Amino acid sequence: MERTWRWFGKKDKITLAMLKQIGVEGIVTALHDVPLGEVWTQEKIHDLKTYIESYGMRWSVVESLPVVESIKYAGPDRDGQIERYKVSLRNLSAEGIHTICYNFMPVLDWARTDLLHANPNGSSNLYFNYAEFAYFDIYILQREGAREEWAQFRFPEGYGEGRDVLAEADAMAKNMTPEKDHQLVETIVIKTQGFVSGNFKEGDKEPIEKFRKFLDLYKGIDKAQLRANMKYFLEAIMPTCEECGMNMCVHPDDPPIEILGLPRIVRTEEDIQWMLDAVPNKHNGLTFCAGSLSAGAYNNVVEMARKFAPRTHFVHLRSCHIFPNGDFTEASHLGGRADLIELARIFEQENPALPMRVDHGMTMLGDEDKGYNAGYSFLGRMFALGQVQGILATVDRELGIKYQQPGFFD
Ligand code: DNO
Repeated sequence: MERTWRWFGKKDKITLAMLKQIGVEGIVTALHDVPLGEVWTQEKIHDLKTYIESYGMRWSVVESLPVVESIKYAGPDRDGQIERYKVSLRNLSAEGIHTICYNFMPVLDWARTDLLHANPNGSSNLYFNYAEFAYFDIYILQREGAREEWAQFRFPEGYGEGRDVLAEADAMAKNMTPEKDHQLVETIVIKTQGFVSGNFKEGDKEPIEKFRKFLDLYKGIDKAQLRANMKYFLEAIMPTCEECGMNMCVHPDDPPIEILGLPRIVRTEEDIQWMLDAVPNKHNGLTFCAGSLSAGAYNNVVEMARKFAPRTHFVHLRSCHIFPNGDFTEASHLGGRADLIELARIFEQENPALPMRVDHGMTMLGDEDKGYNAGYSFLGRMFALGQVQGILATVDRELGIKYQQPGFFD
């Protein structure tokens, strides 16, 4: 697979020169300065592309060309927004970029409750604690119906036996302070969302008020309706994708659970099969994010990779560990539930040219002081990339695939 790296543009503290030294071939990025819902002009795309190429790499994948909420909940300006999306697709294609990662998660892109959870080795990783998330939902967001929903909440079989998430959230409420509440809001709403071109930004004055307004937009939208809206969007853009050879690849919901009373429709094997069948066109494909999928105990990630490899246009290699109590953390790229070694075999066999990026990584050895985006450290991700490069070199030898590591004499 093509070794790519998610880079956040010229403001990223990690430079392209650094990436060149560690074997990165392709860049995954977006026009982060273009406001949501505005067209990406060919000129801006061209500028960034040329900049990337001046470092001897290429712009391999767009992550993300954001799908605005009004397309997701079918607001009155949905058709206008879809038209703009198509213009951006055409402009990207005119610059030779043909792979688009996007998501169809309402309101929140991805979610974690702790961005620096200590690992036994002294580094840290991203972590999701159900009780903290329930506390946020019930006590901070004060979402109508949240308490009743958490009272009904059940972990998948084999996990969280005897655990009462609602009781834990209530117990937490007794010890929380305004500072701790603020920290949780920063984690769930700002730090994880601010840099992914989502709905929330660093410096948002009243993020919770804003959050509630977004939630209101989804009143009455259930799973079937969200599916219908996704199908509508995909059917509308497919002729453009065919015309300009654009591969759309939806990112699975992260984590793959229903949260905040919102429907989530890219969580399981059945969901993915549904969305591929709903619009049976090769250009309607998947970002195989092994990390997101492996956070769902019901997902057999290797089986899913075998099944969906032919419709996968982009791969995220990462792996999660689910604790017996049901919470999850991001594991080593050589451990966890995702089995990245087997996934590398499957995807190398399917298509050795598939763009792949190492997703997230430990925060380690001073990464924490550098102000990197949550999950997107330098040393931790570089360590993971080294591990994945080793996996790929081994798998390639097994499969007889010849690969020349760029930047070396041999
Ligand atoms: C988080 C990322 C997501 C992803 C988007 C794709 O680390 O995996 O923000 O980029 O959901 O649209």
